[in-house]
Amino acid sequence: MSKFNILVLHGPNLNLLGRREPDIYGHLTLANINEILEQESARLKVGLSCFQSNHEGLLVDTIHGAVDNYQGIVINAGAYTHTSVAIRDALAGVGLPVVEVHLSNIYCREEFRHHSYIAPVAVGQISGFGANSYCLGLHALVNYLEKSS
Ligand code: CA2
Repeated sequence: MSKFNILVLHGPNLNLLGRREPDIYGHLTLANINEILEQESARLKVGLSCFQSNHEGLLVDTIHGAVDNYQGIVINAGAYTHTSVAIRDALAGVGLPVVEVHLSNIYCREEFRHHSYIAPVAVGQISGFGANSYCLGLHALVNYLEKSS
């Protein structure tokens, strides 16, 4: 059994990856990204589950359900990053360490993307490295868990 189980959460519209707007979000599909994360988690010897939803409440429910089964969360909340007090409160409520990731550099884009409701309840944020943001986020979270265990 792995020492740590990590939950990767993908928010709204990320199911469209690879099919639209490749200039912003790249050519990889969400399935490709999940596969890369599975491989990386095997190398790191941690357990990993990935979940995507377009529904805020479902993401909140999934965060609540994580508390007994996972030691940390990597989240790309998509547009909910900039709007959702509910997701921020859920993350703060369960108290698991969170790493926030974004494919694009949200600070180089429209002003409304510069604010994250999640950043203040996260250990840290990785933004702008495409699919690699998720891998960097996974590494950062595992490193954080190892140091704090
Ligand atoms: O850069 C990121 O990872 C974002 O979280 C992506 C969100 C955006 O609202 C955030 O500001 C930054 C959007 C995800 C939508 O993904 C699509 C993929 C293909 C086609 C259309 C949307």
